[in-house]
Formats: sequence, structure tokens, C-alpha cells
Amino acid sequence: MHAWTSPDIPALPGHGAQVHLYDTLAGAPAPTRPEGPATLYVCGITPYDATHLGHANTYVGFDLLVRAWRDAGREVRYVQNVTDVDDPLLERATENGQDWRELADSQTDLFRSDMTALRVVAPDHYVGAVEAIPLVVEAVERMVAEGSAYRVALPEGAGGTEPELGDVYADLAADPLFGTGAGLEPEQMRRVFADNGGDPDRPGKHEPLDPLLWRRTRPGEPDWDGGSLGRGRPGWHIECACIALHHLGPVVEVQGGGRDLVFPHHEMSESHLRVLQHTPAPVLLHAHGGLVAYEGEKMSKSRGNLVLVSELVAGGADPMAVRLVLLAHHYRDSWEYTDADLAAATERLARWRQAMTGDGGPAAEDLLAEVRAALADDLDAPTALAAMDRWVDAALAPGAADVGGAELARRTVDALLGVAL
Ligand code: 5CA
Ligand code: ZN
Repeated sequence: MHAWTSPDIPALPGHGAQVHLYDTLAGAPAPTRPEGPATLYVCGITPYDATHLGHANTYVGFDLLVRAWRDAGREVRYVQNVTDVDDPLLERATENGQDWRELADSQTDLFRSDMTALRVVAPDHYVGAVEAIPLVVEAVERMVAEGSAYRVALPEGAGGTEPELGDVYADLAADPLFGTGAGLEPEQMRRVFADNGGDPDRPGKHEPLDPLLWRRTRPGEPDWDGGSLGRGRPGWHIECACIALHHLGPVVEVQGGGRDLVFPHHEMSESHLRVLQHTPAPVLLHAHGGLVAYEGEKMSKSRGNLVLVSELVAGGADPMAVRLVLLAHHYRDSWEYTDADLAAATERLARWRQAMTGDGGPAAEDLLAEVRAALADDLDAPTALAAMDRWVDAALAPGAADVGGAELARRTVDALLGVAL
């Protein structure tokens, strides 16, 4: 599917440093590669209620990575998916009395316009689960043939004209490295799996954690040609594995998303990548953003405690102020949104813009160096904002130096932080 239009990124003198990123699994910062093409996979939305500040936090966070990598001279290949068919989307469409495609299309469109307003660089490939079905079918057929996936008998009424072809599950026993990622105890894994769309108690599975790869036809659910698997629809984790593999190749340098995806989603999709390629380390670095809360709980579609970007903007918020709300928090921090965040960001934006009037301003070479250093150090946006605040203070001080630095300051915050003044 089409993504959205990327903002122009102004040129800057010189280059940024090699980017270091905190690796969730290692529990420590790690260097990304110093040169060569970078491959990035960030898990996209399930389009049934877009785009809340939690989503925006995730995509603005990884947008900093894209910008820092490019500034360091690396070519970036960026892929993001859209889970445009899945249980929660179908359930919401039924609740609304709406066609599921209409719901997915309208929410994906809203997401695109929110990302455009927030000046998020678009992925090179924006891929829907539905359009990835042929990739999933091929991969799952191969896993069945190789013995790393198996069929489970269907409940009465499922499977259309071929009920003998069961649902297909991954056999996690085929991947000795499964379970070594998130560092959870077996009991925790089972609980988190059950809370995130998993079905540990389904009869016929080899192991409770084995994840669904292909779900056969059910009455009232959409289904697609599954070749030898029979008609059905894809499981969640295999969707991301297949899209990443197809569009990025064998190695994903950074696999990203919000922290809620560490387990089971990222652990399972990486396991699928290992099994499909017979390689031990298809993902080099696992990066996760913090979770944004509202009214005391994680902001989530299922809870309904949402602050939507589009609603803030419709209420008069400048999208650049919304972006500054997010950048004021380190991407890995979890935080709770309040109206005071937007008020503070709106004030900051006004001051920054005030400092841009006229074409003078103090020298900005140090500012550029500070912002670059902050981003290279695990995308530390709050430190970058503080550097710009200091430059703005200097620019607005009585008798300020006036050597024409405003243009470089403007380019710096636009190119590296995505804030257009
Ligand atoms: N479609 C799947 C990923 S393949 C999915 O998780 N969709 S989502 O719409 O629920 O979330 C989209 C992205 O936003 C994910 O990376 C998720 O980790 C992140 N996210 C969801 N809620 C929050 C939140 N409250 N705070 C921060 N990030 C969040
Ligand atoms: Zn995903």
C-alpha cells in the first residue's frame, strides 16, 4: 500500500556520529553499524482506532533514528507494516456494524495524515497484512514441509469445504533459541502470551506457547487462498516476519516497536525468521519505545483512554507542538500525558519561532554538534531540546550576538528533530 509523503529534510554541513541504541534484549546500549545500508523494521498500527499519542511516540522515536542514520551518511531501508486483518480489527468492525475493510482503510488514512502532520519520514515499504498473504502462505507451507509447523484440528463449523486441513501452528521446539530473548520465566511467558492474543489452552497444540501461523476459514470471517494450507488468514507474528524478510532481506539491523511488543510479538517473529532462514541471529538490535499512559493507564484502543493526534490538532494544537510534547520525553521512557505537556510544548515552540524572526542569531555550530551528539547517544531528544533552548535563550537575550546562525539552527532542528519552525 502507499505510505505518506515524507517531509523535505534540509541539508546540514558535515555528518553526524555513529548511532548507539539501547538493545532491549542485551539490556545495554549497543553501536549500530558504522556504515553501509541500514535496515529498519518498525511494527505498524492495527488500524481500528488511530493515531493516539502512544503510537505517535513510537513512530516519532524511530523517526529520530532514521534522521540520525541519514545524517551519519547511511542509506536507510525502512519497512513498516499495517495489521489490516486481525481479530481486534474484525471485532471492532462488527461492534461498529461496519465493513472491516472500510474501518481499516479509514484509520490507515487517518494515520497517514497524522504522520504527515508530525513530519515523520515515511517508510520505503508500507505493507499491509492482506497484501502480504502470498508471502505468508509460501513461508508457512515451507515450515509445514520442513516440520517446523504443524496442523491442529478445527472446531466444528470451521474450515469451509476443507475442514480436514487444520489451523497451522509454529512448533517452537524447532527453534532452540526461542525463549532466550525477553528473559521471562515460562509461567510469565504463558500469561503475557494469553494477554496478547495467544491461545495457550487450545487443545491439540504441542506446546501452550506455540503461535498461530495460519487460521482456517471461520463462518463470518474474511478468508484468502492459502494454497495447500486451505483458505484462511495469517497469524500475527508470521506477518511481520515475512514482510521484514521479503523487503529487507536476511538481516534486520533494528527491529522496533513499543515495549508492549517485546513479548510475545518480537520474540516470536524473530523465532520465525530464524526458522525460515536457518540462521541464529536475523535481528541485530531490538529497540523498544516506552509506553504512553493517560488517566493512570497505558493508552490503548482496547481501554479507550486515548488522546488522538488528530483530535489535538482539530482542537487547535500545532502539530509541531504535538511533536515537541513527544520529544520532551526520551523515547524509552514511559510517561503519562496531561494537558500541561501540550501547553509547555506550545510555549516552547512559540519561543523557538520568536528566535527565528530576522535572519541574524548567534552562531549555531555548537548547537548542531550538541544535537548530533545527543541523537547518536540513544536518540536523546530531551538533551537535544535543551541545547536548542539554550541557543534560543542566547538569541533572545538583550544584546545577543548576531552572526546569522538562525538559518543553521532552523535547519538543525528541522533535519534532525523534525521540528519545522
Ligand atoms: N500492528 C501491531 C504491530 S505488528 C500493533 O501492535 N499495532 S498497535 O496499533 O497496537 O500499535 C502500533 C505501535 O504503537 C506498536 O509499535 C505499539 O508497540 C505502539 N504502541 C501502542 N500503544 C502504545 C502506547 N500506549 N505507548 C507507546 N507505544 C504504543
Ligand atoms: Zn509487528
